[in-house]
Amino acid sequence: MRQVIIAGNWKMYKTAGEARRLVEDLKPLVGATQVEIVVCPPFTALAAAVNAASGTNISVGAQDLFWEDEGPYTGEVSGPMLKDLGCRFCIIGHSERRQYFGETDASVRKKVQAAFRSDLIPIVCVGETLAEREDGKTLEVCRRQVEEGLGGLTPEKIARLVVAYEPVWAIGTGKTATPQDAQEVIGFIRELLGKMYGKDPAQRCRIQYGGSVKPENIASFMEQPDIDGALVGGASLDPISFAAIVNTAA
Ligand code: G2H
Repeated sequence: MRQVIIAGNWKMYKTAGEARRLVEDLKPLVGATQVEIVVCPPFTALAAAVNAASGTNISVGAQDLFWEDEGPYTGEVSGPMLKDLGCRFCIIGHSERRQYFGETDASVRKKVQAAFRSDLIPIVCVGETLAEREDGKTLEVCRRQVEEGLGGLTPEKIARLVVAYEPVWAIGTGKTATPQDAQEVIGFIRELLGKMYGKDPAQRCRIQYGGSVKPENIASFMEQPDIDGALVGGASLDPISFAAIVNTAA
């Protein structure tokens, strides 16, 4: 049985002080759950979130990392630095990074390997744009992103990592894929991982849905057999709605 995982991607919101308060407010609302809970604040608020979450069932993740461990890379942050701060997870290849910051399947692949080197669990985002969906290329795009971004790993690593299927047209737009559409793609990704690495690791790998997830729609996604949780953007910025998502997903 795969443990449900709900992660909050805070994107470029929340100062360190606001992050501490958000985690403090969240703690009593999610204390008893079996769900694995992750919050992913901006780099500048990671330490505050780690501190506030210490001793609880809330883990902290970063939203990106660089693929080298150190070096002359102005502005970048490495896996060892995130691990040292107390991070357990790292989002990699979010569509906003692909769209605005030149992230490619090749850079995703290097970053996934870097995350594992530092014992961080990658949450690797894949998903098609609206034009790609309308062209009937959804599965082809996801296949390429998985084969190239998640190539060269071991079955043990596939079993540990998290994939987030986020159709780009559903992100922050209020539109969601239907649960059946999301299941179709997520089932396809699991099957593909099975072909690449074997059935057992593919069955153990957790695959989330992401894109305008809210307390009102999380249950319909969780009913799907291959959906193991959600990567939540906007609704993770409010402790009450994020806790409602976590508690409904349990
Ligand atoms: C997709 C998601 C979180 P939102 O980016 O990764 O954001 O829930 O706001 O659509």
